[in-house]
Amino acid sequence: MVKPDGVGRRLIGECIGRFERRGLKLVAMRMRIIDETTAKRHYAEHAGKDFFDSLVAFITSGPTVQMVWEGPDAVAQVRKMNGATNCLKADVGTVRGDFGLSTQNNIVHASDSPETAAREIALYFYPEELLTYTMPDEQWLR
Ligand SMILES: Nc1nc2c(ncn2[C@@H]2O[C@H](COP(=O)(O)OP(=O)(O)OP(=O)(O)O)[C@@H](O)[C@H]2O)c(=O)[nH]1
Ligand SMILES: [Mg+2]
Repeated sequence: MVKPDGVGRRLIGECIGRFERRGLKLVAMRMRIIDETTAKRHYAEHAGKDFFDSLVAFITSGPTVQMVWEGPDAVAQVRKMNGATNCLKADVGTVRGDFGLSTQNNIVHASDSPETAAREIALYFYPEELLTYTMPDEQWLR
C-alpha cells in the first residue's frame, strides 16, 4: 500500500514502477481513504502501543493505494524493497531509504507474511477483484 504521505508526495508511480520493474505481477489495485474502523482492524497488532492513535490518524488522513503483487517470495521481496520501518535506518536503494526521513510517515506498507497478506487483502478487496492472468515474461522470472 502507498500510504497518505506517499500519495501526497506524488510517489505512487515511483513505488509501482519499482515493483513492476522488479518482475512482480500486479493482480489488484484500488485507491481509497481508509476509515477509522478499517484502520484499527488493519493495525490491530499495534493496538495499545503509544503510537497507535497517531498511526490511525496518519493512515486515515488522505488517499492510499492498495495493491496486490504476486511473484516468487513476493512478501519478502516487497518488504526488502520497502526497507526498514524507520526511514533513517532503511538502506539507500529502498523506498523508505530513498524517500523518507520518518518512522511513522514511511511512504509504504507491506504485509509481513502470506497469512497477514491474506487477512489484509480481505480487508480491502472482494475476491473477484484479484485477477488471474499470465504475463508473457513469466518464464524468465521463476
Ligand atoms: N509514530 C510512530 N509510528 C510507528 C512507530 N513504529 C511503527 N510506526 C508506524 O506503524 C507502522 C506499522 O509498524 P510495523 O508493522 O512495526 O512496521 P512495518 O511492518 O515495517 O510497516 P508496515 O508495512 O506499515 O506494517 C509503521 O510502518 C509506521 O508507519 C513508532 O515508534 N512511532
Ligand atoms: Mg507491519
